[in-house]
Amino acid sequence: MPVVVPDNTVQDIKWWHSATVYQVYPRSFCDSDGDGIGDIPGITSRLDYLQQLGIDIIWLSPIYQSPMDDNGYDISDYRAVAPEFGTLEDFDRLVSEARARGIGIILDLVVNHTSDEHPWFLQSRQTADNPFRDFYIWRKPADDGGPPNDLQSSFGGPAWSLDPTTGEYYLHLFSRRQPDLNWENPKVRAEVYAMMNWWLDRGIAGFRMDVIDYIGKQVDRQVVTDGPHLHDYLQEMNASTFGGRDILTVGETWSATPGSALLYSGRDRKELCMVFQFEHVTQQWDAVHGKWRSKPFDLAGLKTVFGKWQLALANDGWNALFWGNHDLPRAVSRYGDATGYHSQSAKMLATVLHLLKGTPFVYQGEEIGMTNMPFTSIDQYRDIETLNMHRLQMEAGLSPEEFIRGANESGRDNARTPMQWSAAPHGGFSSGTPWIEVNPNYVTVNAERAMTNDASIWNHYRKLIALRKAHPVIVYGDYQPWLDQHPDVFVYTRRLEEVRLIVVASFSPGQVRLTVPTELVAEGKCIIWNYDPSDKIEAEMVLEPYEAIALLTVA
Ligand code: TEU
Repeated sequence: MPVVVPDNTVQDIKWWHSATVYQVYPRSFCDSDGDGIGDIPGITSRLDYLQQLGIDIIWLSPIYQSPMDDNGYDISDYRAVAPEFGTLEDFDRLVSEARARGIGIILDLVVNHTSDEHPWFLQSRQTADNPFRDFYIWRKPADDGGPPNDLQSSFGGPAWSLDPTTGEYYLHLFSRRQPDLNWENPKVRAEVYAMMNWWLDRGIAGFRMDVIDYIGKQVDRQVVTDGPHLHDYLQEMNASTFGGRDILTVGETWSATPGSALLYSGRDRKELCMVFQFEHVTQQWDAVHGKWRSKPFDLAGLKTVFGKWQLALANDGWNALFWGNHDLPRAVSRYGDATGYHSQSAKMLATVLHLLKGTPFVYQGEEIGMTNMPFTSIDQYRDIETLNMHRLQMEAGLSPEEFIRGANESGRDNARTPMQWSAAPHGGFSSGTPWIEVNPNYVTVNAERAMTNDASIWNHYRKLIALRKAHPVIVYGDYQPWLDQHPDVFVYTRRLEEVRLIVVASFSPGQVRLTVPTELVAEGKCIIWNYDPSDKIEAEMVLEPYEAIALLTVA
């Protein structure tokens, strides 16, 4: 069914336009058997919780067989479930139990690379003329015997490792245990598509595609993202797998620009439904040290990025909206105030994000305001990226205290501490010893407590998810920013025909006096608030710390 959007173009209605996705990191969600590692039966046991929250889709981070060098983003068998997570039967049961609750499951498709224990790689490394040699990317050493070129791994150090068996280097843009597949080889692509169809036939609702912007790489030219055949491969994948099925596909694309996002998600492109862009994340990073040193928070910059993406994908393509995931620090710690205004700032962040145009993604624990973890020693971290960085930065002379300060602000383990279910030992995550420590604030920040409090962050998320279903203006309304340069408030409107939604949110820990543009002074219905509801936007407002309010008006 088509809907007329404000500039009179027709936008097809898709079920995923009004859906909310919830990301589960299986290792840290719920442990059913006491081995300290979350598992699939654990996820199934929490489906009622997710149904109550109102989400439509669960994105599962990888559950496949893996030596777990990068917690499953290193797959050794694409058609088997990691034994620590359960069995294929457990997975099928999760899919059917989820479906019974109106929830679809999307899988993480990690096909830029495999594990070094994948049978393809074990074959590939044996001899230079092995039939699987071209499944990966091998090059002769440079004249000095060193790596063929300067490509670097995301986890630090060269992206090339020398394999003594054949005396050649193989490419790994992540750890040396994650060799990159050679997408130029049609046999690789055919294997990937067959595997995708095998999972689609099991009834999954889609894929999140890991570093999918890398698959068109041309290593000899040192081109990694946006390679010349990237979009050809995605169109081929679409035609060979999910093209005829009504599923959700979202690409992870750190390199995406509004222009490339339209190529990935444009309605006539036959590629993906949407991509994750990371400009609002990297906008807050230091120009030299990247995520390991953050800049002072810059709201005007953040608003510019969101506004740019809202406008660029207003009539074609689609935004994926998120504050956090398993690679990023906790949203309330990064963008809000996890100590002074924990509840208010977590609700404000949710309000601002969920009322934008796009599909919102909630990362597990975000809905109860889980915070960054106060690690005190390097022994507590588990993430390969953090541990590699530690080694490199110690060699470079950084002090251990400085390293821990940076890692506690930005490290990936912040997002990977166990889900806090209750005030029971280990937050109710496991009856055994968790693989990574639980954040000590589980005693007060936990799901059980949040669900019994009407004013909790959890109930705020539940309302926002339901509002998206109730009000087409949230799904399709035209976005307009206001007060762009204001350093403390984020103000925007959405409009669909005669209905207007006005969103006013403060990012300040102090009170803010605001002179409201006359066009926004209005009476209507307050649909979400985190202090007191008000059915008016007045010419002069005093916003409380991290206050957020949204008013629906009809012209
Ligand atoms: O992440 C891609 C990626 O580039 C991240 O490593 C990111 O750069 C980093 O976390 C930010 O510092 C995906 C997965 O989401 C991640 O968990 C995997 O480790 C990675 O791919 C390799 O599969």
